Amino acid sequence: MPRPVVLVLNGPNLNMLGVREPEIYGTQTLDDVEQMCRDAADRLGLDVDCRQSNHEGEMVTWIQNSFGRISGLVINAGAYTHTSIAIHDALKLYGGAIPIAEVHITDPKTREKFRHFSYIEELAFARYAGHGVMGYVRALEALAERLGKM
Ligand code: DHK
Repeated sequence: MPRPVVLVLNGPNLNMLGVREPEIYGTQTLDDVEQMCRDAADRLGLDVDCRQSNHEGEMVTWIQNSFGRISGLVINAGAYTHTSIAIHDALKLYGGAIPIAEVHITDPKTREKFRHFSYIEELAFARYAGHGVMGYVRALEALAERLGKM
């Protein structure tokens, strides 16, 4: 039986993990994070499609093209979390039909004020922030449970 596909979507600057402000974001790279996601997905009976983009429109297109193809979404939209109505609107395409988990490595709500608001939060059934890169694994576990795979 085919396994449910979960899109793991990372936004701008997350390709610089490991190099970018390691005292804040840690030393693991995006490759490490994506491997962790693949390992977790294997354990949980899911398939993951891991993508990263620095471009808002590309993220919107990927979200649109995933419609009808994925069973769940893990998203760390980086700074677009706090600015992008376009990503918010694209996520609304799913109309609550698939579960969305919002992830942040840090906890933006304890950082600068401009990071406190999220355009994704109200559309997500779960939010993991401040758990470092383990937040991605927690999000996949929550999705698997939600999809009845645990
Ligand atoms: C990542 C970013 O790139 C920031 O713009 C967000 C988020 C926080 C994170 O913690 O993963 O404000």
